[in-house]
Amino acid sequence: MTRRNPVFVAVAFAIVGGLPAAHGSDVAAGIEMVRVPGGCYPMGSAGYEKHELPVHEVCVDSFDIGKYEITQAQWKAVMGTNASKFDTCGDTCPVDQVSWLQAQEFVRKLNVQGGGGFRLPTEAEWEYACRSGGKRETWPGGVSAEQVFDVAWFNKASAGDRTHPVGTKKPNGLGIHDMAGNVWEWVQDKFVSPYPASPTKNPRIEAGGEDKRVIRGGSWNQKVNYVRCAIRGRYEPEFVDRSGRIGLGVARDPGS
Ligand SMILES: [Ca+2]
Repeated sequence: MTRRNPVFVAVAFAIVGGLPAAHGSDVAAGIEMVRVPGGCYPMGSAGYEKHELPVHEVCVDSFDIGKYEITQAQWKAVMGTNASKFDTCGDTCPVDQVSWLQAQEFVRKLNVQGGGGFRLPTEAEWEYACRSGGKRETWPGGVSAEQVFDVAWFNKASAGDRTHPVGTKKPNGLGIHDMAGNVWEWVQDKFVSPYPASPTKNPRIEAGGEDKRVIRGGSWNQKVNYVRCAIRGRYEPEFVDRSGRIGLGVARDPGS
């Protein structure tokens, strides 16, 4: 973390002191969000994986997205349990080992306890945010392949074969951390390949393709080409990755 988050302090104090853990309403208030101004951009990429094709123009309205991956402290406060394989990594590390269905349950409970409005980002929103607002960036912040270590925990042994506290690498151009690496992040959409031609405005893909949901950004376990902003992974919605590579971030519509 680049600065101390009062929610983490409160949760840590509550656990040490044997008091009830923070409520979901506290968690919701403590999730730092970044405003992403809407726009249009060429989603996907050419020259890498076939699933990133075709490169196609997509437009998204302004939205808010989490500055950090959802942490273990936030998950515990909302869900009452810590799902993570890397639970010894600590409260400020990303939650891992969660399915898409469990991520949806986290969002539902967070909204019930915290006032509403949170959701998973769509796949188009996620890539747009990763590319610092739809810029022609291969990795977050437009870094070169040699500079990816500055912005991401990745490359397996280089990351110590595990996750790390969120926000300990440099952010992208919008101030969002860990979009590359640390943990893959579930997004809302179903996995459809090749990308459908429509809709081009605020696409949210809930039909067609495989009965799988998309993960984005790669993890501590992936090599450099698999932590690009355009890389796509997918698993069944009930899939729990026991190697601890998949977590989530959240999004919200402005004013919600
Ligand atoms: Ca990530």
